[in-house]
Amino acid sequence: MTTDPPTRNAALRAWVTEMAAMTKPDRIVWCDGSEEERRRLTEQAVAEGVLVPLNPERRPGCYYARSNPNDVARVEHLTYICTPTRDEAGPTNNWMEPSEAYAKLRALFDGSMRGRTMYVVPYLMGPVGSPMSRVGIELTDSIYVVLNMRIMTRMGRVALEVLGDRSDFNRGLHSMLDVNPERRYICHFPQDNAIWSIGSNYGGNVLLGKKCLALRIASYLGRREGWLAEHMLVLGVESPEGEMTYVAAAFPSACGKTNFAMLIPPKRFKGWKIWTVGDDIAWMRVGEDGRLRAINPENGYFGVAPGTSFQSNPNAMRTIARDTIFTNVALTPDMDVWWEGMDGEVPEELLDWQGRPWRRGSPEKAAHPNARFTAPMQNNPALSKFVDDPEGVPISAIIFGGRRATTIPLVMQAFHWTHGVFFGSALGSETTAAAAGKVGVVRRDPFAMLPFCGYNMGEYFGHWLEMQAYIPNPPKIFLVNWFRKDGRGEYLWPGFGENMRVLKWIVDRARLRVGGQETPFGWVPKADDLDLSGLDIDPERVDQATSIDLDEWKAELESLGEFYAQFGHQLPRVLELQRQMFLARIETLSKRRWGRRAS
Ligand code: GTP
Ligand code: SPV
Ligand code: MN
Repeated sequence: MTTDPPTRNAALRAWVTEMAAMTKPDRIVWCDGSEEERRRLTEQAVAEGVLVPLNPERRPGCYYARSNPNDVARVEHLTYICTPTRDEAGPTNNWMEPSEAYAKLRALFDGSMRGRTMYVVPYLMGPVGSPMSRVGIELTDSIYVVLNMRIMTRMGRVALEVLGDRSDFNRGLHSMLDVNPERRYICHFPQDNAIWSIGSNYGGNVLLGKKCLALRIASYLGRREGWLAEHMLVLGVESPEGEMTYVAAAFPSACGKTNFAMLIPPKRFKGWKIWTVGDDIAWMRVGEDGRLRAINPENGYFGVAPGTSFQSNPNAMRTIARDTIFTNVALTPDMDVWWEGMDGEVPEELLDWQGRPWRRGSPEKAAHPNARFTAPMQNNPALSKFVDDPEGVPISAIIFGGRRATTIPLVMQAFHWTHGVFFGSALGSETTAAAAGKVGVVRRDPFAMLPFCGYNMGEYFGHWLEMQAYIPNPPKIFLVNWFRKDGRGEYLWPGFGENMRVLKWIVDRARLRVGGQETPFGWVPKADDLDLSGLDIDPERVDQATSIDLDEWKAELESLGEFYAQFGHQLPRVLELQRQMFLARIETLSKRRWGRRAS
């Protein structure tokens, strides 16, 4: 059975025919994005055992999926940028020459859909009517991918309508094969606007609109066309007077973007309200008003489940109350979901993420640390009403942050744009379960884009520096760290909703209405600038969270030098000069400790 193509777009039809001739599916099904289609495909997924319906009273419209245990995260070592030269991909990306990559993958895709269905998934990244939005087509043999793409993007007829008869759609091809890491590749062809992904069924590897198109391919297009594709959340801060300020923030994977984007201010901040525009990806270009304007290209949240609770993130809990797909969480006996860090008592018995019986007190985790929920953004009670605005929202502040036990203070503001780009380029973070590999090792993750930059990262730094010339009203740039620890390994800062206190200072700095203290490395809040009222923590801990230790900074800047060295001539000289200047500053200063309580 093959459904008729619901489009006359000749380039699209020819490409689908060509890919089908290679992969040889039994059936080709064009997805229209309708409610009827969702119901039919969901029933089919349940019948095939891909999805399990959850308790309709507790989780209406929700389903559960377990992945192959070898397929639970992004695989950076199997992710390639395929450009004609190695230099175009740069030293931080795996590289394969395009014809070699096509040949290698063609051999794997040959007949890969035999006995299976090829779904043609047209999708739109970005609001309908936005000049920034892009169309992609994903061909996949995974019904799980189709149902996730339906939540994460504007999928189906709408995308074909926006595309019309143009041929500049992203060409995405995905096949699960036997979900074997030996035959797993995520290949990007920026010059062809194409992505070939094989051998996985995990989110970031296979929901091609997300990391593959909206970051790797889009960052390449952004470089060429003068805009930015970033691993950033976007939120609006509304003051009690109704003043709106938009902020974009880049934190590495599993470092708090979803939580920050859905923040609920503490009691002290009565009348303040945070609105979510996006929780993972921002596309930004200079608007006619001379400001940097951001859209969220996505339509849903593919969020980290563990740690999500009514305590830490009530808006996320409300978002995932219905119409959500849960992957690799644990199951309760009454068919509800559970994970480490959820509110309430730990259930006595569960089925863990691999379907094995699990008892309270077991040393093993019941949910995989990278267990995820896929939920429509329309479920979010704090969804910004400008999320569909074709022009995007005007960004007043950009924040960079990482997961750092030492060195990086709670908050710091860059002296100027170049210094802010230096902050971004120097970002470091402990690795998390979002990518396969060792967890908890500090690595450089510039702009939180290390795994997602579709071209030479040295050139990417240069692109950020150049953007200054095109933004008459540029945002102010900040660095934050919610994850600094004391000697006992406890977080110094309470985080989550309390991050509002830091956000308020950032908004006030961006609006030029609050003071700051100059340190050798940036502006920090003065003693009374951070509103700590009603916060039940020892002021000494806040002091520690905000302190600057010259020895730690020296080590940081030296390790940054090693990272920079690999870029050779591609590293903008001004960044190396910044690094050297901060090192020189340390040399001219005594060993005194720089704290925020200076006044
Ligand atoms: P990706 O979807 O992988 O890009 O991740 P993300 O940046 O959206 O991360 P997310 O908000 O899902 O947070 C990941 C983990 O960090 C969760 O376990 C959170 O509970 C934890 N986390 C988030 N914000 C804070 C914070 O302010 N303080 C502390 N200590 N932990 C936090
Ligand atoms: C991340 O790892 O940064 C994610 C999840 O947002 S994934 O879509 O799998 O990349
Ligand atoms: Mn992410």
